[in-house]
Amino acid sequence: MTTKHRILQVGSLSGSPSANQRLADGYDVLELWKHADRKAALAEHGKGITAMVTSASIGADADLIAALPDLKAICSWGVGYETIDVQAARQRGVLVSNTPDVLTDCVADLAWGLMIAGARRMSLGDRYVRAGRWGQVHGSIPLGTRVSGKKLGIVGLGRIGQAIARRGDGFDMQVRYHNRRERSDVPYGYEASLVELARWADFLVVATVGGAGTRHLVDSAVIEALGPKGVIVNIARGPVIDEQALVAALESGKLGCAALDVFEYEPNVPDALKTSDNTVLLPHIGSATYETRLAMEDLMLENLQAYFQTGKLVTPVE
Ligand code: 8YV
Repeated sequence: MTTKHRILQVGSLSGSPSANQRLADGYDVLELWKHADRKAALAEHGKGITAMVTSASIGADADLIAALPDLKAICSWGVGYETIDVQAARQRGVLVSNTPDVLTDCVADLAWGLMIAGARRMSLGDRYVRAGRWGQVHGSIPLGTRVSGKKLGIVGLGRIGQAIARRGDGFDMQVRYHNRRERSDVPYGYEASLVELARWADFLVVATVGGAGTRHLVDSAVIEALGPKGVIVNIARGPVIDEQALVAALESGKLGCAALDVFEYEPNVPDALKTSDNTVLLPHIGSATYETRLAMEDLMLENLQAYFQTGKLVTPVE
């Protein structure tokens, strides 16, 4: 009989089809979220644990990394890793992996769903029909905005940003982007100033990484430059947009519409966004399809297995 490798699982991966079960089947798992006193559990059982499983939303801070003296690898379920203290890990020589590529298409699809839902007032129309208001002699929902042929501005042209841009071809859209640096491998125009990109665009889609470096990158100046007819979409991270400024701009009519999958203080969503007719609100479901969540789970488990077999990870973060 072979003994199972011991690992730490920080939180339940309940949004994944079978990750919890596969981890429990393949490993000797310290399920940290089941312990009321995390510190005591780590002090008692942490020694000898060399690999940790976490996710983009659960994270791994410097204290947690420090509480595991033998830690060598952190395998995360999700592409974003701003909640993992990669610097603290690096200082200790701890490797970190995420799950890039496998969720790109689903997140890009959802960005387009939000763009169209926002511009064409699909949520409002849905509520209108459900409320039994359709069929009254006068009135309908207000007219929406055309999507095809318009100008699409993308904030952050990484894997997901590029997948969103490619889909723009099918809608005959002009695409420009803002990025930390201009890319030499894409056919889209670069805009060094985010305010200028917003001024040019009809649709501004946020697809950049999260973390301190991009917090409130989209501020009131950017939002107001997009303007009263503009639609902003966020499938990245909530804090990239100054949410208070967004609410103010929607309330004053300085912004046309916000279609959002992510929020600054998830799962809390400001009432002003909930009551507005000019918003579409989703509960962070960019990667939430059966196929993609399973592929994320597979890749996370591949990384974990690779670490135990070779000491290396398949998709380490840069
Ligand atoms: C998931 C995400 O919802 O991959 C990411 O960075 O935000 C999403 O795919 C997340 O991993 C759940 O924690």
